[in-house]
Amino acid sequence: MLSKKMTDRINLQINREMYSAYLYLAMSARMGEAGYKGVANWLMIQYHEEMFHAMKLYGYLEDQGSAVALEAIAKPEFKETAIKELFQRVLEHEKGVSGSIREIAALAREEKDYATEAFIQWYLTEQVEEEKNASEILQTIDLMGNSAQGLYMLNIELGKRKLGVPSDFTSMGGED
Ligand code: OFO
Repeated sequence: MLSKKMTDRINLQINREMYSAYLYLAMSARMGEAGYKGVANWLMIQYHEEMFHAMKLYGYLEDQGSAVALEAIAKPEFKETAIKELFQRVLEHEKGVSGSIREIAALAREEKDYATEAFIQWYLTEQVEEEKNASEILQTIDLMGNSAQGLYMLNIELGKRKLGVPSDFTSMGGED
């Protein structure tokens, strides 16, 4: 059983992960409209990843017998539509999420909540990957000198990204 403070904190993280999903879904729509189908694909996969992150937390609360409490998800706000600025925004967003995950790790340690401390390790590792993915795309853009031809190739490359997480959440959490 989790403390009330930890339960609230994990519920907050569910909201933040769902906000991330919502943000990337909105970005995907915008990029698709602009004709960058590959970038839109990458962002749509990212949307699914964020939903998986949220639902993994949801499942953890259920497994711990703690109440899931869903709050309103904020309207996704972004104004970046140029590819480089968009991925800079993605990287900044992910750095913020990494900080949020570290807060949970710190709380778990403070509360001697070893189960949550172990559980949250997956997210700490995942955030390294999330930041790395955005950084590598930015590095590629810089290497190409932000050229139109380079962005065209990058768009094709990002269009190849495939979903690597489950998108069916019916069996997550609440298991016997
Ligand atoms: Fe859930 O990792 Fe991105 O936000």
